[in-house]
Amino acid sequence: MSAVTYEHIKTCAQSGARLGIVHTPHGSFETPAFMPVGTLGTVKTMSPEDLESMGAGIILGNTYHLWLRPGTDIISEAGGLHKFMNWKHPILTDSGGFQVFSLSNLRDIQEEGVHFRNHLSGEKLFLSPEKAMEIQNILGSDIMMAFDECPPYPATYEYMKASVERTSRWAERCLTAHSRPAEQGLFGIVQGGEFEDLRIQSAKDLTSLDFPGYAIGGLSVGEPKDVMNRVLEWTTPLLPADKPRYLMGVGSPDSLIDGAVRGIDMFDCVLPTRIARNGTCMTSAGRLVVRNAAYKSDFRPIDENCDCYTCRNYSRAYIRHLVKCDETFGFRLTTYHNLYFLLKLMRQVREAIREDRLLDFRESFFEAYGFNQP
Ligand code: PRF
Ligand code: ZN
Repeated sequence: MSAVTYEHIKTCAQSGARLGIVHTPHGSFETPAFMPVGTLGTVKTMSPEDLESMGAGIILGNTYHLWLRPGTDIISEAGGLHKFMNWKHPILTDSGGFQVFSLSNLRDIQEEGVHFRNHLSGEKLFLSPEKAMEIQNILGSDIMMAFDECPPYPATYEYMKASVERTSRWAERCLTAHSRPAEQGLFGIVQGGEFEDLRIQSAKDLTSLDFPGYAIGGLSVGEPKDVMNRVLEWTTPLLPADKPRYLMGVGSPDSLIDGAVRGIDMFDCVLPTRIARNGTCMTSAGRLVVRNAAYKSDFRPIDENCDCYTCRNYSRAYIRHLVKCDETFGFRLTTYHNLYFLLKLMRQVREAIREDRLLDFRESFFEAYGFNQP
């Protein structure tokens, strides 16, 4: 029995959206799910109790960052990442590949792995499929990710083809190197950019390897929205229906809904937490930049339709004041609200799937949020 399994509840009669439950060694979470990002062993400014209270079922950690600081020896000594950070529920760790590509400008990709420099100290480092599995086995995440290459957008067809083929060979090495398959589920990552035949090839290569779940990588890297939707329409039908599907690095409300419509079960993104620390809030009427002078003496909550801790207790004027003074509490309040907003959106999406009305929900949400209908 695999460490991670997918229980399908139902498919929406209006769309391809799936309602399900992912089971892991640290408990289960309902899908479609949004996973808050805790890169360094903390979702910035939030305690585990905050995350539980807003209904987060699973969070992310990053192999690359935790390997550099505090290092695997310390986390091993703590008894794994769950114990180290006091999070009792599921954790997914990204493999480090994407972070090396986005954080380190000096890198050299070889068949064996990637040579690069530590973005903090400049020290020379090497990450490979085997090393990424070793680190994630020590972290003890419930869901580990294969070591892949996420090429920049746009990349040439020739580059993308060579990259997809290498990512498939790396995926096979990841499966071989993974030492705890009964305790941790390893997901494969489909790449291939905006090229249909390469997405098909990548999906075929990876599904032949029988991972307990599959991710779609290489999206939300600067391509237009319709390109992402098209890639999802080519790719999700090729993934096994009895395993979870994860769209990596996507977290804008419109893309969460459009991904769910196309059969995606899991999403993660730094967007809600990152924009919160810069004074931007997601609301049912669109983005609200609480830093703006317009909110100086506005004593209404961030979102009048929100029942989160922040909106029940604090005003736009107060939060604007805190954020403008760089007060930590202000960032806590905006972060809590933004994460609550996306987790509640996913609860609404699940409810709409249950009642076969996800496209109706999409239409009303998009209209209120101010997105143009495609
Ligand atoms: N690969 C990995 N992590 C990722 C991505 C990817 O392609 C993306 C793409 N947006 C985000 N995070 N390993
Ligand atoms: Zn709120």
